[in-house]
Amino acid sequence: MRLSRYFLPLLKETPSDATVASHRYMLRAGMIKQNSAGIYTWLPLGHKVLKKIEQIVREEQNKAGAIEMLMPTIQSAELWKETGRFDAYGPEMLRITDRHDREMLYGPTNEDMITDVFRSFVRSYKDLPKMLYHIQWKFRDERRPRFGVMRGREFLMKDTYSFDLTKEDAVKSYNKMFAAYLNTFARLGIKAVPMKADTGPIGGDLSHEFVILAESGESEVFCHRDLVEMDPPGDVDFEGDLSHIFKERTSLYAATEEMHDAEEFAKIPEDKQLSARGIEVGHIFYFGDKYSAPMKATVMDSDGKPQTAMMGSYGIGVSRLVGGIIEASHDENGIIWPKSVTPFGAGVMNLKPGHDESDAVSEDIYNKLVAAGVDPLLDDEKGSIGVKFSRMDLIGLPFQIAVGPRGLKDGSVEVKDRATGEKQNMTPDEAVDLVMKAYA
Ligand code: 5CA
Repeated sequence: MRLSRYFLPLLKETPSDATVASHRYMLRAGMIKQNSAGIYTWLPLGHKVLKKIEQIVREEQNKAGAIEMLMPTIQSAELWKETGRFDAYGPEMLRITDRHDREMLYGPTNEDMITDVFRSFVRSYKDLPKMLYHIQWKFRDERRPRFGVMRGREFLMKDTYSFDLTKEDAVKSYNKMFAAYLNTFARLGIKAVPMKADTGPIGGDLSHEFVILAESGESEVFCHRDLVEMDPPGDVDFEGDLSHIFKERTSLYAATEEMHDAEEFAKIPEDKQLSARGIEVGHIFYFGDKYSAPMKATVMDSDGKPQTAMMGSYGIGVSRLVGGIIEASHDENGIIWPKSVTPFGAGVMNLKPGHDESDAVSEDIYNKLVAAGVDPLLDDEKGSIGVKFSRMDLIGLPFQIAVGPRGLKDGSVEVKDRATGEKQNMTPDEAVDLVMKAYA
């Protein structure tokens, strides 16, 4: 993409209501525009990151055996009345009446609807287990939407729902999602710690939040330090026994504020005690028959007796993650994107558009990176060098290649690694090679 043809509406001033770094940088870098409180337009740069995160989440769900589908955003109140949640959910639910005076709502979550889908089609234990998911916009009329996309009213969520014959099998599904989440967050370049969590309006008796530690986090969390540095499980057999992964993580103390037990926490050696602020990027629940019993979602077991399906649900805040990743990865100059989710693989800066050699070399690097699938951004705009560098720092692409007459005198360009700040001079071909290898 050429910057001269792109749509990157940068802001010079930091908006005063943006109190956390991710919100500030997302506005300044032209990633989002607020339309009303907690509701945003995803501008091209932000949209690219959102889609990349979504795709990684999708791939890891598929690996774990979950099957993608798509449910609507607008739901009928009827299903929610069957489970009793229409009244229980409270003012966070946006209630709508259609032209026939039918009660509708903009879905804040989908347990009721997926249970209806399940009971409409699934009859036999032989069809179990099933894990179904979608990636769909949700609406929650949050009392205090804030921190930009991190606590929005409209937000993108990946929500998976599992159906099993027994509690024992449902725990296996829970463990699959538990392992899949660890891999997902590692691929996104963040360290998310699973912590014992409260179940809130979703319900149930087993629940973990996946939390990234960041000063701007909304809640206080407590955990054993070793959990933060643990490697993800990586390639695992999702058909096999995954309980060891669950046990390994949950044998060390980790809890959100609501579930915190000061006495248990005090038993951790002092140098391993970590209390910090956290951002919840995922939340998984086991709730058995909370929805399937009132909605009569049953299957026949091997004796031909009806059994109520045992369920869990598993959410990832896809749009929240855009902010969460920035909270975990930025400096005073802007965003530092992990390679896996960066909107463009590298930035090529033509420091002097109109200068023949600068034009030729930056075009050549750009074309080679395009051909290599790196998806570069070419800054081909006229303007001050200072503006070019600070713009690149702000939007946070992992590599910046600066091409200008001064370096070209001895045949070199400058490559900066955004994360380390390290700068190196090299030939244009070496620069292309370095970037290509980084994404190989
Ligand atoms: N149905 C279940 C799991 S599928 C559910 O709704 N869980 S949840 O309420 O915990 O939400 C799942 C994830 O959505 C959260 O972990 C969080 O990352 C994200 N999320 C929740 N509320 C918001 C919000 N207001 N803005 C942005 N993301 C949110």
